[in-house]
Amino acid sequence: MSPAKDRPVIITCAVTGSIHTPTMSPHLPITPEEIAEQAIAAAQAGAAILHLHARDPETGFPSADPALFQEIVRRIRERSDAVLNISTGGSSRMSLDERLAAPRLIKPEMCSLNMGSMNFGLFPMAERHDGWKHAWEPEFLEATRSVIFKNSFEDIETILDDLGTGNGARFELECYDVGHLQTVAFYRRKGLLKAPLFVQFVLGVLGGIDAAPEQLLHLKATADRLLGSDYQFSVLAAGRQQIPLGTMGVILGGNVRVGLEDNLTIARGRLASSNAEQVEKMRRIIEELGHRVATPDEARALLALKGSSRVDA
Ligand code: KMH
Ligand code: ZN
Repeated sequence: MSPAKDRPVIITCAVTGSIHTPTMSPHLPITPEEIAEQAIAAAQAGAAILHLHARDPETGFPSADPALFQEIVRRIRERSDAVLNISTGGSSRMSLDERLAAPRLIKPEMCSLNMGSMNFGLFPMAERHDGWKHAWEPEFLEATRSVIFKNSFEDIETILDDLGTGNGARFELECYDVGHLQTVAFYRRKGLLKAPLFVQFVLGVLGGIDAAPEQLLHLKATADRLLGSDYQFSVLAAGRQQIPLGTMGVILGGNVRVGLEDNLTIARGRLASSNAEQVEKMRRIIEELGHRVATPDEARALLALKGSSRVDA
């Protein structure tokens, strides 16, 4: 087997997010204990990086409460050395200060960094369900008709400065459209982003690029042109293209993100029973393609992370 074939592929697992709501799946983890348990199982199944959000334990509403994040992080760190990646996106209803409260405190090895403001339409999902568990769910989804997911240049610079320069975090650069790659390249030229960059190609969000193979090729060609050899990429396809486009990403030389934040199913019309089930499926595909999954320490080396001993909390 050639060295290029036997390459470690980084699986990121995004465990709960702030997109799906409790009525949509009984398997969506809500409490810190549920989020940590599913995160640990995902890491045991092969995820090197865990992308984390928190939810109100009673209602499942997306939460920015640092105490909830601290409990999640404490529980995971007791039993796993996976790389912890704390969201700075939170949800589009939170202010930037709310979004940054937990990562400022925890000082994780990685944070997400959303590379532009955009529409982020969740409202079509409101039509697919009724008999909601919580009154906030349909209202939250409908509100995305008018709410902007705000990530201005100033917001991006605040995150780069506070969490990158200040706390030594490196970033999962969430690019929802080709234009976001120009912003990555701009901050790379300015020296605020340093190689190796970890670019997450996000396809299939309503308001961003659609989840089609041609679009993934376009994203990669654009990143190759703008970023040269300074970057590694990962593929996050929302919804049922998660595994097919993730597979294409691996074939193209990239990494992959799975998890219930981005997709609730394991096959067409069948809910995933856990995050780990999606990780296991992706791992099987990676190994069938002749690669192997990266360990957390391999991911740390590939992405030049600061190491778990320099995380607070
Ligand atoms: N929800 C994903 C589409 C973040 O947390 O900062 C992107 C995301 C954003 O994970
Ligand atoms: Zn997220």
